[in-house]
Amino acid sequence: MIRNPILPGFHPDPSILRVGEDYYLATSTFEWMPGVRLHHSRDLAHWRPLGGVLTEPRLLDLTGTPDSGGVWAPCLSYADGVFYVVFTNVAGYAGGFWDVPNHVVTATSIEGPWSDPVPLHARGFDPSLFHDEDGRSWLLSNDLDWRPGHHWSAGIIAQEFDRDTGKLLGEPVTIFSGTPALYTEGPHVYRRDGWYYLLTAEGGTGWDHQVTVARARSLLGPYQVDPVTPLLSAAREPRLPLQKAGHGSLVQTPAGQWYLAYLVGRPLTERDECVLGRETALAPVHWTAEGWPRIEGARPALTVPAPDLPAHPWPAEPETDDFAAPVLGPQWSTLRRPFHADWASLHARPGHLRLHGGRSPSSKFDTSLVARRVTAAKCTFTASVEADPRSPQQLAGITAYYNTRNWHYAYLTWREGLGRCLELLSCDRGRLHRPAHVPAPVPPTGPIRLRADLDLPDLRFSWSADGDTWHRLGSALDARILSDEHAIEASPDGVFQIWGFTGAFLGLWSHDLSGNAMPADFAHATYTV
Ligand code: 6LW
Repeated sequence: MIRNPILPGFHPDPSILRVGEDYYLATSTFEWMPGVRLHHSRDLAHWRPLGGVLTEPRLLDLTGTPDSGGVWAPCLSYADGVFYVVFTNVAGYAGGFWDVPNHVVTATSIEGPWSDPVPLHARGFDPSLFHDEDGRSWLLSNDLDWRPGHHWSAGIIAQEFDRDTGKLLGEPVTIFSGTPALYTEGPHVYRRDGWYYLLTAEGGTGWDHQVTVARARSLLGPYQVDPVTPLLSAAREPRLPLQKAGHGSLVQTPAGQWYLAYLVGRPLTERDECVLGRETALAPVHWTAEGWPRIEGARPALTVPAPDLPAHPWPAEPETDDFAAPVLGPQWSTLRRPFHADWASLHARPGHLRLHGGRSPSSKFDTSLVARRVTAAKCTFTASVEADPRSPQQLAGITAYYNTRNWHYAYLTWREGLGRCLELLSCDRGRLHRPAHVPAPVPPTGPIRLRADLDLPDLRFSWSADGDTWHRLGSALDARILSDEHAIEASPDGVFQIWGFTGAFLGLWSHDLSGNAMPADFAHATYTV
């Protein structure tokens, strides 16, 4: 069986690809580096992280990127021995306008090295490449209309892409204007039995999300919508544990079994908030005699049959990272800047991750945060931190983080009359507040262990100087603020200003607002579910 979600925690907009016996999944990463997360499987049931594609400033610059901007909906494809990743780096989406430049990078191995990014158009997001049997390739994306009074989502466009030069040819053509479900995006094209099948995401990436199928005899259309639509959705079925089902892509096993990778959200609080963000699930697909794809019940399911492939499990990820490896493990992401000796090091002190204090928690520039996705409603994160703060401007500790406006933070700092101490701070939709607690005096030197216990809807921090005796730091905090739903902010006229497209993280955070880049050494970062 395959257990959904196959990629728990923040892994939206899956693009699935098979090359030989290997299956790859690319998912969106937004303001987090590496950009474009990759997973690998041999049997579709067991997946291991490969890390990411966009690992360096040469490939991706997220400096100043808005919350939930950055890398949207990458598409992974393969032709003539070359892997292609197309992605949008969303620089702006607030107030009705869109700045959505698309790029393509290529490599002959999935592990890279990746070419310099080649710019494509910036007309719309959710780009994908389709490589046709005649050797021609096409770039698809949605189309955007900023004009007041027009629906911003203006259908799916296609434009020829020259694989040799990396350039777009001719003009984009609208090939599909969508169904009444609206918000037509996330296009992927597949060929089968002489038909071109166009999969799109419709309904918006929330509760009304769906996968729509249309087909045509020619790539540019006209497309006919499947008479039984949608292919998949959880809309109008609020009791299903997997919600928001949509944004799918297809893969076929060598024996001809088809699967759809798609995104889901699990509402895990009484108020139906998705703290784990949007996750990736799989569904088997069969075809009708008339040549339309079908999914059992047209709904997302927690368990589905695996394909007839030999089971290929991977070693479990160790719970503790002792930071002995020369590079950061694939479970970690960094915020808006790549892991780099400018601010982070695994070599400065063996067995430690050194983070030099970055800019403030609300900054979108030069922040020092190394974090991992929350993958379960109940989990624990511990780490030891050693730092010598000399002023209230120097902080280092652990965070439960959604975006610059929603987080909880337990950290070592310095206070007048107390010296080195531990404090708590929260930010809820941009408003800072200090949860009721007594700042805890701690020994003036040496490592301090910090622990975050998530048990939705609660988050509790505690600390220990010796690793045996634990002290609570404040009382339960509201972890529901770390959800997609809470992160979304719109102006009174209903125009979205901030999206909530990511998911909750647990991480190691360090600040030096004095600009002196205080070093903080983290060790034994442990995540258990
Ligand atoms: C994704 C697009 C969408 O690119 O959400 O609302 C974006 N639409 O399909 C972020 O996941």
